Amino acid sequence: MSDLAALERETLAAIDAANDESALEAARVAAFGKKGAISALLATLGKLSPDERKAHGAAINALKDKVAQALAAQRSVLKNAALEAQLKRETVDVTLPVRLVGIETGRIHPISQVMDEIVAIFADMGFSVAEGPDIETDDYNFTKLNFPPGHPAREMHDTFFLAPDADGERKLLRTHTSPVQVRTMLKQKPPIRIICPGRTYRRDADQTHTPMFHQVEGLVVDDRATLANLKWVLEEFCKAFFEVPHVGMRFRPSYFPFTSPSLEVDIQCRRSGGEIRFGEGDDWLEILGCGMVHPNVLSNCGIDPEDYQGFAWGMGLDRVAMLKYGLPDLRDFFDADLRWINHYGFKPLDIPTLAGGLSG
Ligand code: 2NM
Repeated sequence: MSDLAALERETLAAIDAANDESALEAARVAAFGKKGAISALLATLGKLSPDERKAHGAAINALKDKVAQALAAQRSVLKNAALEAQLKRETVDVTLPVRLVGIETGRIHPISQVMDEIVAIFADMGFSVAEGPDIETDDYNFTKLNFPPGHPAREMHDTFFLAPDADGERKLLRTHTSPVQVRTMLKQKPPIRIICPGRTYRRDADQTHTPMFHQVEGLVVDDRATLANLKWVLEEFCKAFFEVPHVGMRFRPSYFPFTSPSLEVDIQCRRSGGEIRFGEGDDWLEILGCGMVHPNVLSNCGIDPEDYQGFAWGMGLDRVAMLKYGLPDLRDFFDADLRWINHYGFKPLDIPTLAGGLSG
């Protein structure tokens, strides 16, 4: 019996002393493993006579239970200690200054902001956004748009041509986003109501021109689109974009190969003390070109001009972004200067909507 008492003392002491998982496991194996001391005792029970079993069985089973309980208790002590340690390790010092994440520190470029504003305005009028490649064919950029080969208007576009490819075809960087309208007319039946925002390229660089710039063009084709509809669309656009209840507009006759009649549009403005106000005043600001789509363009794009008519317009974004947001120099747009974007950029979560306000 004293053997049992000694075994109990030793086993419980080992369990009590176990201060990590592996020490506790070693104590369990020493007691209950295949060659464990208590396993050995339990194995002897079957070989005892009924009387001996009565005498020793209860004591051995009591020892087994006591040791099992001690193991469970120590396991839970270790688990709690581990949790405590983890919680201590992972405490957050709430007195530290807030670390700003990307969505707070990043800024949206004014060009992207203006593009998003314009898309929001025309989406509200039922227009879809169409996009196309920057590298275009001569056919889509010029010929289908009623600029026949040799036409003088081609020269005015200062085109960047790529080296001729294997079949001798000379691709180019699109000089306007109009080839996107061509692509749309070729694959979609009227009614068509699209706007085409994107990058455009011309060999031109001075104080007011960069070789890459941005345009938004629009196109409506259906069986009744009129010049009056065009004027309404543009007036609604200008009021929404410049965030004023009224804009004075002037439509002057002009010339583009792909429209007839063609017009240039000015809006009224007032400049005073380095500030500019839109919609009123004595000055005029040219902001876009437009017109009724030339019948040749419609038929070049698989639309019968006897059945359908359309209007289209185009505007440069870069100058409009400068005017609306008081940006002093066009060339800063493309310098990738973090100080500039931090000052003139927009917060990523200030998404322009008509309901929420375009420019915050
Ligand atoms: C402008 C001015 C006037 C225009 C025309 C077309 C198309 F594809 F329908 F023929 N797209 N864009 C257009 C018309 C563009 O930009 C100053």
